[in-house]
Amino acid sequence: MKSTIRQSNSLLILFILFSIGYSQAQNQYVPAPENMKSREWFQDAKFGLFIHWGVYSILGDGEWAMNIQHIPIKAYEKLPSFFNPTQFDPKEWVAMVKASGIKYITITTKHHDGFAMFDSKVSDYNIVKKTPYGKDVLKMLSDECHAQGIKLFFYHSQLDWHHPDYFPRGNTGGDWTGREDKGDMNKYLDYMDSQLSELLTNYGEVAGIWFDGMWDKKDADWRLEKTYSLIHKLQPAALVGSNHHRAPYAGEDFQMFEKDLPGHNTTGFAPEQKIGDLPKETCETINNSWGFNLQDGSNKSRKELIQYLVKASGYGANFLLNVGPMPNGKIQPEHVALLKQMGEWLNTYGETIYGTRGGPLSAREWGVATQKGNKVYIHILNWQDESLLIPSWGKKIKSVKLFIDKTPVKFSESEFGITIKVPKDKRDDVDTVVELELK
Ligand code: FHN
Repeated sequence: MKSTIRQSNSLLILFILFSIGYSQAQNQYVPAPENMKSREWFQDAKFGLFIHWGVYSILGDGEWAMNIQHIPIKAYEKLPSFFNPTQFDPKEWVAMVKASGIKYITITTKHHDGFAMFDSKVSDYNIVKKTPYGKDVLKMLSDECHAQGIKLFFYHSQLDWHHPDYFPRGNTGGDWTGREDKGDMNKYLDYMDSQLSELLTNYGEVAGIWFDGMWDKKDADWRLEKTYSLIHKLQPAALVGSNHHRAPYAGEDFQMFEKDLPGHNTTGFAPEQKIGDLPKETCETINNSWGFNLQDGSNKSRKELIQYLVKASGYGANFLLNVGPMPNGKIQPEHVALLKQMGEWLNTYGETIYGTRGGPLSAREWGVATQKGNKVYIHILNWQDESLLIPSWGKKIKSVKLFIDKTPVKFSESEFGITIKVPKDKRDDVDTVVELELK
């Protein structure tokens, strides 16, 4: 009798151990070879355009207007009937992107307001069904991106101020929405997975899904494993990233930082954010708004934008620069002009950015370094003294030149590193790039 009990106990233990092992195996995400290839491509690409576009653009008050102005769902639902972006020209957008040296676009498919900017069959709350425009702007854009060789990522908000089943409510989208105090989060997540399936089935190759909103309900069960495996099953090459402001979760393929270079939490959004080993991206606004904001004239300068791109590259991160198109479908002309200027700079300096990796030195007060093959590009963004000491990282230097015209740069080597001197008239106020060739 005793031995039977002992036997069944050991079987139970074995079963438990087996189950634990099995569920851990489920959690172990092994990216597909095509996904690894996408990660390499992503790290080489360096520069993306973020687009926040939705019916909120009509209000000219950013993408959070619904929450900030406490517009109840019933009132907000009137907005789509005014949304008629007749001047939207995807050819023009993508051509502008290419001329700006941008390699990919990340566009909002659904923001926190819950309105789908694509032809969804699982909800009528979408651009085709509810607006006089009646066309699927994402389909138009994805066709054009594919035609012109620009990759397209889909931003998707997990947080939803409109869906009744987004319950319990999070920190935003409170009582003012007018929703009843009930709902089934699992039903909501099924709905979200259905919309994601549509996005990953009907729009050809999707470069990745850019999630946002988990921070609204930090401790909820977001069923990440289910959603991430669905994405990887439908498009194994698509990269998954989430703006949860924490260290990456299993199943994610890149890590993003919002309005901050990796590791700097100047915004205070991300006190818990740890830097993981995945490819990185940092996003920033061209002015101070994500969605179109009529009153936001605080555009960053050409110098600030170029230096942001350079710094991000030095940190080994892509730069995802945001614009918020107007309700007529146009991108603000002053933003187009700034992007064009970045493209012009990249025409000259692209070699020191695209395809590079950050380092070998970490970022300094004076600037950053990028590297590719046997070249190291020293980007001096802020000259502090007559000469500059670059700490040694153990490699021998063959030559030191000014990148722009390949003129030799005076240098001396010591046990402390290489000291370089660039005459004042050869320095560039935006970025003086010195090219080191290694032996
Ligand atoms: O709430 C959003 C915001 O509207 C915007 O989409 C940014 C982009 O990184 N992310 C969220 C805030 O973390």
